[in-house]
Parts: sequence; C-alpha cells; structure tokens
Amino acid sequence: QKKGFIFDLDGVIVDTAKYHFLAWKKLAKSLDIDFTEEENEQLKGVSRVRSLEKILSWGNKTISEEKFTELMAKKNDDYLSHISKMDENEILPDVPRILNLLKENKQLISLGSASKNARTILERVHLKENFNAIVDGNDVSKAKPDPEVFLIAAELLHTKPEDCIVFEDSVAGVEAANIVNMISIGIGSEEVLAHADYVFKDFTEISDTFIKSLIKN
Ligand code: B16
Ligand code: MG
Repeated sequence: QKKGFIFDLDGVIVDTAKYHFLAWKKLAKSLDIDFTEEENEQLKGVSRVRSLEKILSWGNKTISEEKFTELMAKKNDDYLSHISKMDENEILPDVPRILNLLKENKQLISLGSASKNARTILERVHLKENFNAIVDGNDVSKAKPDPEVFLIAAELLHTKPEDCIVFEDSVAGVEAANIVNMISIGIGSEEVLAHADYVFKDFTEISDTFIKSLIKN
C-alpha cells in the first residue's frame, strides 16, 4: 500500500526561521520598527506578503505599494544570501532516517511548503532527489490554513487526501491538513500544535515502528 507523506520545509526539514528572522529584522530596523523573536514565531508558515503586512501593522507603518514591492525584494535578497551558505549539516536530526525508511518501504514523498525558495533550499542541502513531488509557494494561490498546497501534493502523488500524512510545525499547516482529512503530525510543542493527530518534539522521537504503522493503516 502506498501512502503519500507530505513534508513542510521550514521547521520540519530545516530551520530556516532563523534566516527569515535575520532578514526581517534588518528590514524592520530600516523602518524603525522593533521586531522580536516572538513576533518571528508568528510568521512561521505565513507567506512573504502576509509577513510584511504583519510587520508593518505591528510597527504602525503604512507604505506605498511601490515601496512594499521594493522591501519584499530586499528581504528576499538578504534571505537568499543566508540560504546560499546552507549545506546538509543544516538538515534537522533524523530527517534522513525517516526519508530513507519511507523510500525503503516504497512510499510516496512530497514537499508542501509556503516558501518560494523551497527548491533552492532542497538543492543546497542535497535532499531534492528524495521527493517524488515538490509543491511550494510558487504553485499555490491560497496560503495555509487553506489546504491547497497539500491537495496539489496529493494529486501529484496520485494519492487520496485521506491516504496522506502531513508533517508540519505551524498551526496553520496542521489546520490545513485536518480540513482535508489528512493525518497531521505536528513537529514542535504539544501546546502550540494541540490540533494535530500526533505531536513529536522532533524526528528523533518518531520511531520506525510508528512510521510503519502509518503505512499499514
Ligand atoms: P519565502 P514553510 C514558510 O515556509 C516559512 O515558515 C515562512 O516563515 C515564510 O514566510 C514562508 O515560507 C515564505 O517563504 O519568503 O521563502 O517564499 O514552513 O511553509 O516551509
Ligand atoms: Mg513550517
């Protein structure tokens, strides 16, 4: 039996949140806005446009459309300068073990990320070949918690949504998976991801037996 295993990127496969933070922090500073790590937490899984809108509203700033576009490009250039230095050492613990186990058991694997830089990042950390399908911020028009990203992934894998399992670190991502009856596995804190079917601190806590049970059910 083939199941579709869908992985979010940031916070699940790699921790790019720290680079988003550096880039947003620099941009906020240029606007005289104080941007904190707690605020950065709230941008996890949130699209680039929506992230800038939130930062501006936290700082009580309004800017022209032109300036908005300019700042978005600036943020991304800065973010890309960090990403370009990434390598396989930045893959989060035990992610390769889980990917290999799924591959050995002939399961289908997709990425389901909000990031428009997902393909670049997967290439940097040499994981791109592990994915049967990649769905990212370039492929969707509606952001999580809309399930569009995961539904496209299921379609590309030729699996029914209810035969898909989603690994997510964001509340919005867990909601998105739940809406379309996918099994949601939260990666992070149990309090934050209370709506997930299962929650693990990270992949080191996920056993081979657990993965095999998902394949069989
Ligand atoms: P980009 P994910 C998300 O990735 C990040 O969590 C979020 O902080 C970021 O704003 C978003 O991607 C868009 O990223 O600017 O690279 O297009 O968690 O959905 O993999
Ligand atoms: Mg994420």
